[in-house]
Amino acid sequence: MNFQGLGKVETADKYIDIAFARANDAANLDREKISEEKLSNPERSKHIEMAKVDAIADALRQHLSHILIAFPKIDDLPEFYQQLVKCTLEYSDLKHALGAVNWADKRISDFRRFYTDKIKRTRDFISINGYRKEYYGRVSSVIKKIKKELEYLEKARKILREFPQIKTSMPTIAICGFPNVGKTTLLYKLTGSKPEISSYAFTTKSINVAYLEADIKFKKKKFQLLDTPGTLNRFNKMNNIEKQAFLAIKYLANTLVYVFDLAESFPLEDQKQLFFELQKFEKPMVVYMSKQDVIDKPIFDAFISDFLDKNKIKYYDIDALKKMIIKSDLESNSLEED
Ligand SMILES: Nc1nc2c(ncn2[C@@H]2O[C@H](COP(=O)(O)OP(=O)(O)O)[C@@H](O)[C@H]2O)c(=O)[nH]1
Ligand SMILES: [Mg+2]
Repeated sequence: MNFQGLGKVETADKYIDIAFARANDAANLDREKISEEKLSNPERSKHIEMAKVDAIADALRQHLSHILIAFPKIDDLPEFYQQLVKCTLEYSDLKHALGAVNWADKRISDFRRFYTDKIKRTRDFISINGYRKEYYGRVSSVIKKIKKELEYLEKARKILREFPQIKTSMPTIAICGFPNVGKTTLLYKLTGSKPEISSYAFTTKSINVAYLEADIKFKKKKFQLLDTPGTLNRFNKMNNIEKQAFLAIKYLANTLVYVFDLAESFPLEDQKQLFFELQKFEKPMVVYMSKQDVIDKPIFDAFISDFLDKNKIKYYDIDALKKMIIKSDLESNSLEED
């Protein structure tokens, strides 16, 4: 899913300016085109004014329909993105704004038909101009009526653009744990030297995403790995990235990898508590022990016997993790790639 391609939503005044400039261009073109033809003055004027009416309607409808096509239909989005929309945007405002754009698009189409018809039926020069002016006025007023909605859509676009690009129908593994325990490092160790990383890699602007490819039964299969920061505060206390991480764990992850760091970037008791919190998602969860190169062996052994063994938790090294990821796919073949 990708919202990066959403084009800028301009202001009402800008759209009106664009449309009227197009009308002038169209009129000039039309003047040239019909200069050779033997038309009476009113016929000539009619021709040119109708070219303006069309140009304005075309320009505005092109922009409005682009907005309607480009913005996601919230109800059709995968659950993860629906939830993300609902916690970062005012869902009803977004629906209302898109409805208003749709309304404006239809009004402009109606006005074009109405005034083209009027101009066609008139022979009198003054009426032709009068209808065109009336059309200009009504079209401008329609666009001005959706001024607030256009502003809202531009605001919404900027928020949508910050959404992480995550595939919603690929086997997905979420790497969880406290900050600095080594989640991102593990992500890179697992996915090799050339992972497809989102543009925000190594920053905290978004969830890091990388892919692991494996040959399974002579077919290439891709797995998605997410580096999901956050310590699972209450949802409304989370910052935006933590919310994204929470929703990704809840709606996208098939398996969780929990990273324990005995070098204690964070107190071990807190790390244990988060581990138990994550168990509440009721997803398969395995443990990875980071920073083993700097941990004294007795401390490591004690943790294994006092905590992991006691709770019947197995820990995995990199190779075992890779195998587990690939094996998890063999066991659940219901997931298809995007
Ligand atoms: N010695 C050692 N340092 C590690 C290891 N994994 C991570 N680190 C370091 O721990 C710090 C935090 O790692 P990072 O992957 O950014 O943690 P994250 O915040 O959980 O994503 C960095 O300075 C890493 O270089 C490891 O296995 N051994
Ligand atoms: Mg990180």
